[in-house]
Amino acid sequence: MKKHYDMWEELGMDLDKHDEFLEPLPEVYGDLFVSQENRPEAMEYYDFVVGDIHGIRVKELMEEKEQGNPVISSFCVFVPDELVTAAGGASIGLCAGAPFPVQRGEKELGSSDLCPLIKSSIGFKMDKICPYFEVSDFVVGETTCDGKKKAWEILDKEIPTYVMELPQTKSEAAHELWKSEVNRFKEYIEDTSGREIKAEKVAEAIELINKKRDVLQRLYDTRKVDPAPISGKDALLITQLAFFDDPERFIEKTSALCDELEKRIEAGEGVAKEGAPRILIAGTPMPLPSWKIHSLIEGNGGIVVCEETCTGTRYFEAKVPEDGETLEEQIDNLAKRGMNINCACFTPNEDRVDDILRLADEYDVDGVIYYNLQFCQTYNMEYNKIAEALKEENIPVTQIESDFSDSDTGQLNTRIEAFLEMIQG
Ligand code: BJ8
Repeated sequence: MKKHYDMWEELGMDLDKHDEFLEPLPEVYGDLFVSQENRPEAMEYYDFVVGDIHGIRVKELMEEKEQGNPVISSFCVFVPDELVTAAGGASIGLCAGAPFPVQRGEKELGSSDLCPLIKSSIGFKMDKICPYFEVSDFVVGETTCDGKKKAWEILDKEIPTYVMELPQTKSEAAHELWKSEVNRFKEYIEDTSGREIKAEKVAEAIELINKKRDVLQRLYDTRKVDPAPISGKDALLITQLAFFDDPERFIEKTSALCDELEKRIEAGEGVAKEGAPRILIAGTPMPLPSWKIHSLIEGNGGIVVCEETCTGTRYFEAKVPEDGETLEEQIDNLAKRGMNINCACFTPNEDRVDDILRLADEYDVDGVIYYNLQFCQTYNMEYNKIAEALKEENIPVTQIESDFSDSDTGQLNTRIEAFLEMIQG
């Protein structure tokens, strides 16, 4: 990692703090990931990416910038990456799942009673420990929840922060609003980059990003089998890395992994014992490097087979229709995808209940762990109706509220152990 010091210095990062932040990563990663038995060989690529997490990819992004290509970062799956790709640039999803920068985030936001994802993301910028923040031309925020909305005002003082106004309902008028927001975003990219976004390039970008979604779906399909050929931890890691890897390379490497997993399925080879309790996690996102819940479930003999989260199915299930020929049609199609994502920020949001029941069936789950980041009201308030629907189908469910710290690990371990025992009993 030391070989990248010059680059990080050039980006204006706080090198001491950055060292402190990254220092525990090799040991933690080794314990959680590398030590897993019977791991697919193709995981080597993702190990390499994590091993050089602030290195090669950042260098690639700096090179993009030198060529005049826009580099744009965001925190939400609603942001249409396709338009950045069509402008010849790179769109990256920033990390926001580390406890290290939370304290700094709390100080800047003026409160500790806020979602840890928001505190972590603001802390990353203020502490100057994330090179992806530093290499970005601007950040795209969205009006999905109150905490995020106000955080953008603070972030904008540090880095240009463009805000997309996400509607709160899925009415026809809401679709029109989102369509105009997608169009406004296109114009903003054009204005800031000096690049005209053409229909031909948008069509190519839609196809490319849909292919990324397809390969993630293929990966998730392999998890429908018992015994699952890949651990939930590894699958989560891959989705987390999908947010900032080069899309073409990610598709190639993940396709190679899927080839291996499909062969494992044919051979009846799995990572967990056949019959191990199969868990669906539903709820708030788990951005890098948030691996706590998966580790606890799999450390207690369960296997996570699906995530109904934005670092799971909400990231890739909704695709952009590819039939748009004109820019207007393509913008409409990009807006349609947003309206098909069932985030708890919408009211009403009944389709999310159907999604969870469908996923529980497709992945043949034995139980659902509803994961709620602390202080996320919208996801918290959707729990009761989801629990009721699952209970009607005789699917056990429990709710876990947590943050990114280790302070509740012991307590969560006891609860998860008891939940898995109850399912098996
Ligand atoms: S599409 S889930 S990524 S908004 S920040 S709402 S956890 S209190 S992240 Fe999200 Fe987009 Fe929806 Fe997905 Fe709650 Fe925290 Fe707000 Fe959050």
